[in-house]
Amino acid sequence: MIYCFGHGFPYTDIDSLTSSILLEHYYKKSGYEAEAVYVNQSSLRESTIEIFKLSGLDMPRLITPEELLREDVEFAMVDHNDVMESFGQYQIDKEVLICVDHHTIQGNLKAKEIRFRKVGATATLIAEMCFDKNIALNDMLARAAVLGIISDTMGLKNVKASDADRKMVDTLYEKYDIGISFEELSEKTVSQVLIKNMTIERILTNSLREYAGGKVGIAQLFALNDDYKHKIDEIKKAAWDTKYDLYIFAFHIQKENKSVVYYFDKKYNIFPAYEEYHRMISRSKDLLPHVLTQLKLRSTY
Ligand SMILES: [Mn+2]
Repeated sequence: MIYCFGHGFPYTDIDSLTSSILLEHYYKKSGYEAEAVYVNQSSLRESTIEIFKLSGLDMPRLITPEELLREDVEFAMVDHNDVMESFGQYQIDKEVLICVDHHTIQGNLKAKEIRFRKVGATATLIAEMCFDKNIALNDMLARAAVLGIISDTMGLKNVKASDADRKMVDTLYEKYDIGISFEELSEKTVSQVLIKNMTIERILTNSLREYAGGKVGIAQLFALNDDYKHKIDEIKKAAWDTKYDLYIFAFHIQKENKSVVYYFDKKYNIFPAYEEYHRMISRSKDLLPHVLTQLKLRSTY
């Protein structure tokens, strides 16, 4: 049995859920037993469940920590490459069968096979894997793949969207009866992640990842316009109350091609309150290395 995991600590997302289901399909059609699963019950936001329902598919199955210890299972990771975002939270250290991801690969991954490409969504990569092996999807899986792509690229509108994602959306609409137009599916999905429609709590945990043993939290949001400015005071106030010693929020503002980074440094006293970059930076390639280097150099975390 192959368990297919998306990320689940602290949260899962639509690309993770749909990608794990697509990988389950890929393995089953290749003659293996496989199951899309998740490990953290509190990783599912209401808004994520609402959007996922548009696929018409069943959720991946919530598994118990005991099931993680079964000796007859192999693990596959999608949409993340740090095991601490999934089964690693249960002190399990195991080489995974495959990791399929579009996030920059971090050093600590042990995998028999890594499929990494900088595209907008992991769903694109797994749908490609299926087509490369002549594995057909079905209408619902195709819609789920479109949903994954829409969700990670804000309807193919943010900078992460690549030609591979656009091409995959076209292919999926050509080959399958998606049952709902791309525009309508985008509108339903993207409206949930527009700053004006989000609560402060939801904004502060958007795309949140934890580092340094959970002491550092970095959230980020791709803003299509400068809507965020209306909420920035509220955001800044609430951001001091997260559980992290160091909480960081990055806004990537597409319209102005810049990133602004707010630091809420309750412990180390080494970060400025605010930094502005005159380009859009990457959390994994720019921000995280900078932050971890500063912490190593200047404190004893
Ligand atoms: Mn993703």
